[in-house]
Amino acid sequence: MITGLYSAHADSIPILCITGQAPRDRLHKEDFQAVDIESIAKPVTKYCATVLEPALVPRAFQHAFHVMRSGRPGPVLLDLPLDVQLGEIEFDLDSYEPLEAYKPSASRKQAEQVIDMLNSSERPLIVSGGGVINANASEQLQELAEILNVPVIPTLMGWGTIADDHPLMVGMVGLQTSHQYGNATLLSSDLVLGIGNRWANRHTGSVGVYTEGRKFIHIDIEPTQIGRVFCPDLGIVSDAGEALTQLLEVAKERKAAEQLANRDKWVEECQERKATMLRKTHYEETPVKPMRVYEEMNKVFDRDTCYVSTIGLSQIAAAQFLHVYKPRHWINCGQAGPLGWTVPAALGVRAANSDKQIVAISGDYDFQFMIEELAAGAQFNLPYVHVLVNNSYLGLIRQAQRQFDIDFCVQLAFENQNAPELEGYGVDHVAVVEGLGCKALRVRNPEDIASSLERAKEMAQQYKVPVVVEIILEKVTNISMGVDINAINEFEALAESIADAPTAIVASASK
Ligand SMILES: Cc1ncc(C[n+]2csc(CCOP(=O)(O)OP(=O)(O)O)c2C)c(N)n1
Ligand SMILES: [Mg+2]
Repeated sequence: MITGLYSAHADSIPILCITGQAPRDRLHKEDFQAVDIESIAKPVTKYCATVLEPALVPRAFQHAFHVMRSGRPGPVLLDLPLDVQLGEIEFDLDSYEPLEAYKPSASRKQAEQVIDMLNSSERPLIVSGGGVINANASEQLQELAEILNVPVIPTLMGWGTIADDHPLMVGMVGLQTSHQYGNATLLSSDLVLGIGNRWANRHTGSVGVYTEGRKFIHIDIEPTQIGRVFCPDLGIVSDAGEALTQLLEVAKERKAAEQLANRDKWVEECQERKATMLRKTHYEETPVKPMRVYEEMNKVFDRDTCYVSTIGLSQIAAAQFLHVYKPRHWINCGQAGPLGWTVPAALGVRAANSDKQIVAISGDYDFQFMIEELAAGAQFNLPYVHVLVNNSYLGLIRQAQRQFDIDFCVQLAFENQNAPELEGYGVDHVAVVEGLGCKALRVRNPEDIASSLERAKEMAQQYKVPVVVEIILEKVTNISMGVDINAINEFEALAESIADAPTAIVASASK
């Protein structure tokens, strides 16, 4: 739970956790399983308390909901001793009113300043963060970009605030979960408007490279985020939605008065990069190269697909190659990246969205971390498709340790005497998944991936349980990443022709 709280805290997700506690008069007596959870959870929550008076319980909850929703959202933990839970109090539900959440708003004057700065720049960009999703303001973000004709770079947490095939979506930026064209475009820009984002270091790399030669405007709901990573030229404390409302008003007036700068040439340059600076995906080898998996996923899964992912080479490659078209269709614990998150998160997403195609993507180690949760998916009939890319390695750590001459305990490979057909890939995931009451398919050849994914979709419908598609990967494939956004290692070939690259995005970018 603490790992989950950290993840929610880091990614600005409101969650209320309730823990049971020993009775008050036994707290100091090393009672059975009594732990000072308030102290343990404090650094990973917005508010955390052991409630020591029954009469405080409704107020503790009132405060908890207020804190969770106010400003930058985040998790809260309330710890309730057993006798506090069982206490009887006077409380009039009819006269109860929740506390209003605090949401700062940009002023008209601030919005005018932003539009003026954007207008007087030559190569402006908008960096759209998870705060835009939290504010349910993706449509406004897109409308603003369209009125101003300014290209958008979504962050990893903001992925989906503008569709991948929108002509103004010009790629993601960063050290790992990024596109070559996104990084090149950021490096060519002269002004960046960040909104609902926090300049995470997996996005910026070193601040010097990221900021040199360009100006910054930073709009965020949390005052202490502005100036934390670097000092922007203009900082505004505002909810993303409130700020966008103000910005749209000013932008529409300026457009009507024909006062907006023409951005066609800059937008064309960004689109040219998006259509040409592509990594190769069409590999035909067996065992499968990971890039091919995402190419096939893009063919099979449509625009309404909601992806769930955690961390590892699989998550990094997924962000480089998959396509997301809508807000809340990329569910990722971007900051904490706790292995094992994917299965329970996918089940939660399924429980919250019964009508959606939900597709999780895990590496083998992430998958093994909380594999037992699949039984809950079978128990509660929560069907989704789980793509398991098995390289029999803690791949990201193997890649990060290349600088050492040892392959240091990051292999998951062994000869499984119960499954010799696995040829040294270790755990028989198909057998374990079936043992947990779910369904599983194993794929070895690239040309079988698409049909297996189609089959998995049908099986999820038919059996109403999670369906795992295990794809046996080449064990060692390095995925593009680097220490700075101008120094990304491209280990594999780039696309030789546009036909080699993910199709959907090319079609739209070249429009
Ligand atoms: C709980 C936890 N422990 C350790 C890590 C560090 N870590 C990040 S990725 C990774 C390896 C993941 O291996 P796998 O899931 O097989 O994915 P791959 O990189 O091979 O695609 C590790 C150990 C983490 N993120 N979370
Ligand atoms: Mg792995």
